[in-house]
This record gives sequence, C-alpha cells and structure tokens, in this order.
Amino acid sequence: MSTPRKSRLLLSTAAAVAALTLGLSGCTNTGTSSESSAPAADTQQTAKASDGPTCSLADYKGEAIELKDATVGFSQSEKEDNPFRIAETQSIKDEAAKIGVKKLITTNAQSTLSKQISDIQDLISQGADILIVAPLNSDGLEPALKAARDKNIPVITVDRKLSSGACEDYVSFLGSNFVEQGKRAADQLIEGTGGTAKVAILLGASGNGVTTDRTKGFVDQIEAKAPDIEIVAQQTGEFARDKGQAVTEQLLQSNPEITAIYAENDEMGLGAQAAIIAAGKVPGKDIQIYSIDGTKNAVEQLAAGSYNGVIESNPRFGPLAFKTIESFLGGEPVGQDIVIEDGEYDPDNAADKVNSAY
Ligand code: GZL
Repeated sequence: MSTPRKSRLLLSTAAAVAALTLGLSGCTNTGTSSESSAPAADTQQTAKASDGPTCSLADYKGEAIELKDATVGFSQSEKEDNPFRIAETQSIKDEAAKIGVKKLITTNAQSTLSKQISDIQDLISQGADILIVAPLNSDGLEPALKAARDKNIPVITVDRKLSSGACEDYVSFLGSNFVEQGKRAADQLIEGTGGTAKVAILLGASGNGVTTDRTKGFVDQIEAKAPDIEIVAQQTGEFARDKGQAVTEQLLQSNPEITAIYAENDEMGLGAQAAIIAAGKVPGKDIQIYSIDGTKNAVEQLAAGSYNGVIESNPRFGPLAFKTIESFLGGEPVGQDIVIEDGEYDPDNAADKVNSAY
C-alpha cells in the first residue's frame, strides 16, 4: 500500500550537510521523550567537512515531505545488549521526539540478516516515508533496499557502510572512518607498550566493513611503525563480550607470551579483561587491553588502571541523521559519505571524560 505523498516542502535548511557540529539530546531516558538532557560538550557528533559526491532529491527521484507529517522507520541491526546499540537507538528516538516527527517505528534484527530484510519490508508496509538503517552487514540487504527504491522511499544508512551505490540504493552513509580507528588504536598500543609486545586481535563479526577496516588500519600501522610488536593471533569474538572472554581464555592458554590485546570493540575488550583475571594475571599491567567504542564500562576500567586505551566510535546518529534528512527533503544536496569525527580515551583523560562515554 503506497503512502500518499505530501507535496508540501520540508523546512528549508540553508546548507548541505558537510561540517556539522550538532548538540545531542540526552540518551538517558528509556522512552521516546521530547525532554532531553543538555548535551555534554564532547558528546557532540561532528561530521568532517567534505567536498565529495552529493545526492539530491532530484537525483534520487524522491518526493518532498515535511518531517512533522512523516512516518520514519528505523532498522537496528544487532541485539541491544551492547551499549553501542542502546545509545544508537536512543539517539534516533530522542531526536525524532525533539523534532516532532509524526511517527517513529523502530525494529531490531537481533543480529540476523534475514530478519533485517523483513524488518525493513515491514516498515515499508507500515507506511514509512523515510528509512534510517543501521546495516548488519555490508551486503545482503538488496531485497529490502529494492522495496524502498521501488517506492522512492529515501534510505539513510548509519554506522556500517553498504557495498552498494550511494544515491542509488540509499541516499547517504553516515559513520566513522574505521580504518582510522584501527590506526589510532595501534598508535595507543605502540605508545602504551613502548613498542614491544606480542598482540592478540579479537576480530569483530564477519561480513561487515567495520571489522575489515579496523583490522586493516591496525595491522598496517603496526607493520609500518612497530617492528618489535608481533601479532601472534587473530580470532573473532563476534563483537560480543561472552565470546571475547571465551576466545581470550583459549588464546592465553595457547599463546602464554601474549602481552597485549586489541579488541575491535569494547564489549570484547571487557570479555578479554575477565579472561585475563581468570588466568591469574593483572589486566592493564601484565596484559594490556585496547579497544574501540567508548562505552562507560570500558572507560571506567581505563580510569581505574585496569584497561589501557579506547578509541571512540560515536553511535549518537540521531541529530546528524535527521539533519541530513531535512536537508535532503528540502531539496539540498547532501554528502553521499558523511564521515564523523571520533574522540579517544587514554589513562590521562579517562577520569575527566568518562561522562562523554555511553
Ligand atoms: C561500529 C559498529 C560496531 C561497534 C560495535 O560503527 O558497527 O558494531 O563498534 C558494534 O560495538 O557491535
């Protein structure tokens, strides 16, 4: 059933989305609320200035609609037992409430690709005028994207990058530079270990560019800058804490020489910390731990000296996603690749910055 499209133009907005510094609505409430706590200065999500390719409503063949009259569908990928996912979904809900979107429908694919496809198809059948999608994988969503394309429903992707074409199957990608995150994690590990270590890598889940890029950034930087650091093992912990712990327990038994862990997200890093303790060793000292995300749990451990470094991967896409949608539906060209800036936490700043974590 197609949704009657409203022809009224959206709120006009001056500039294409390029370098935007946006305040964040708080992610503390549990429901959709128009109330939001004042954003802490450094929780803001900032897009890097870009002169890359753009996409406009005319290019995409969509129709203008006012957000206040729009039904927005949000497709979340992974279970919300990871603070990254909890904060990401809450940011979308908070911003939708703040803007006064007519209706926001959220789904969660529980880390299952086939369910994300059916979730998106359901959102379309429920009358979504706009879709915000956090893809589980870089490939495989084609049937759902085609269903949206056939109805000219704009799709904004946040977090992970799809292999298919921007301004064709979807309007824009909003997310981090994951290769850069891996490089920065390597820099933290090189500094923290003095350039000598035997490292195990806890890989993220397969099938998405985040894992590929965080691995490439890290390995290339170690090879380029640290001849006395050896990567002795790489194994996936599926971005999950329990699997990160189980894999680390096994790696420590088979590689007792390990002196540092690079975990491609905080949840696996915290699992590794539990494994290190179970092995009778002191995390942060006997075996150092570096990871990516910026969750409160990890940053608190860092401040306590039981963790060694965290590179932020900011999940608070709500303001930037809706600003992109407003610009696009108002006829402005928006960037096809909108890359955000990410902060970092180290032993010197963790205690002061922990409130920026999520
Ligand atoms: C990164 C995101 C990753 C997080 C993990 O943008 O896709 O997925 O870093 C999550 O915590 O599992």
